[in-house]
Amino acid sequence: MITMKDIVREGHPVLRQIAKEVTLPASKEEKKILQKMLEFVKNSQDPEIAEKYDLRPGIGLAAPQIGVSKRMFAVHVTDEQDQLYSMGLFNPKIISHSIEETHLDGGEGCLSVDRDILGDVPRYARITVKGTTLDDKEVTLRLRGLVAIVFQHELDHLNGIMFYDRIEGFKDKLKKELPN
Ligand code: UDB
Ligand code: ZN
Repeated sequence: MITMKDIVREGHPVLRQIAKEVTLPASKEEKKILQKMLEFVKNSQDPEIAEKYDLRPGIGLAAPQIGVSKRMFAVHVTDEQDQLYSMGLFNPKIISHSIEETHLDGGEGCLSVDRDILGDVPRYARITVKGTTLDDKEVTLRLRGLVAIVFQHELDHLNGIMFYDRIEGFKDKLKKELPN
């Protein structure tokens, strides 16, 4: 099973690479990896398993975070209407988005980041995502709220983007705090 020691942390170059498209249908090996990623996010939300293996309760995980530079991620998250989104996706893509933006109150964190970074992370309020599921089905999802934010955070990982790259003034602030 995947545990925190398998998750690469900021500073690892794989987190800055553009992940490669998965050739469809995905191979057995690719499906096995994505299935294990989905299992990790589920396990990490199970209080007993999380305690036993010291897992941070995650709602999403992208392949680059376990050192695999391929376009796939897993999410296990419940929306504001109590609907569960529990799936692995290959080659996810935003096909349309709102102009309106939103952000998570209290900012974002990341399983690959072991420090608290404050600041609003602007995200599209609504997105339409296309992708292929673990059982080879092409799906189109219309998302909003927390689920839309998780999908955008995981998609960013596939493009080498960290959440703090999107915090306004974050880079300038770093320069001030750490002159030279
Ligand atoms: C997370 N969880 O899993 F708004 F019920 C984060 C961690 C880094 C804090 C574990 C999280 O934000 N949980 C959460 C948020 C809510 C309501 C709620 C639970 N990730 C996944 C990750 O790092 N993927 O790469 C970070 C999140 C930040 C915004 C969405 C994903
Ligand atoms: Zn992350």
